[in-house]
Amino acid sequence: MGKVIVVFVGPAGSGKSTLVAAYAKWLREGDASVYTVNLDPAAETLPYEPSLDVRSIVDAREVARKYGLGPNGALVKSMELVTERLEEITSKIAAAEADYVLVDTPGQMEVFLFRDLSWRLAEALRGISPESYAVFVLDASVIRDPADYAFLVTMATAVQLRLGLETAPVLNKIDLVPDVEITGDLLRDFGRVSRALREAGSVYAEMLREMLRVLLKYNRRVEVPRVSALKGEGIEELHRLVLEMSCSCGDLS
Ligand SMILES: Nc1nc2c(ncn2[C@@H]2O[C@H](COP(=O)(O)OP(=O)(O)OP(=O)(O)O)[C@@H](O)[C@H]2O)c(=O)[nH]1
Ligand SMILES: [Mg+2]
Repeated sequence: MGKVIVVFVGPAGSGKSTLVAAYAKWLREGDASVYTVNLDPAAETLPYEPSLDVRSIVDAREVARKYGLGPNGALVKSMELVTERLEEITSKIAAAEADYVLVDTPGQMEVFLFRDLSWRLAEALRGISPESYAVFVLDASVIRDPADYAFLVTMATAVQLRLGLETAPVLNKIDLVPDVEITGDLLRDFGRVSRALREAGSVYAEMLREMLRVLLKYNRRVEVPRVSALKGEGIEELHRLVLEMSCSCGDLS
């Protein structure tokens, strides 16, 4: 088996960095070798010691000073500079001797996804390993009803289309959700989501139901892992998902 590469994408503060730390720890406890990559030039502190840190190449604070930019301008400029140096980064990932490479992306999802860096990185990673995937991390408190489940799956699909990497949604911070009715059972049962959307009877609910039906036709996985990166819970479920993605890659070859 070559290396498995997993890119963590998600809104600011959803827990990408904490999840990279928790997953790396879990994998290492199982005797796997892990190479962690921090791609966030604006990260202040990280909950793990990155094997490769983009801040040694581009540091957003230095960029802000040098070009006289505010935080957002500095981030956008930093993304451009990282893109220029991408080959340096990806050649280190290619040379890394590891079973798993975990890539932590910039806190501001939009400066990553809506710029060239995202698809260029994905393209380079696919060249390094056909087993390159993305995980879309969302804060579990966002999910309150069946329509939100459809939103989550749709967002993950949008990331997948943008990156060209198979992308799975993961709900983080499950420890903060007291009501597990929606984030618990419902997420494991697409039939229930679909019925609830039909019963809602609105045009939007019907639209979401149709969208879900189409999305799931091309994607056999309906279960969304629920994890607490902070408490290190549910990581096994996340790992099972990563293995499932690598199995379907095997099916195609
Ligand atoms: N309760 C709880 N808090 C969490 C969990 N995962 C992360 N956090 C907290 O959420 C905050 C953001 O976590 P990060 O891992 O920095 O999230 P991120 O997506 O990397 O954030 P940025 O890169 O800054 O956008 C931190 O205070 C974490 O401690 C979790 O599972 N449960
Ligand atoms: Mg982060």
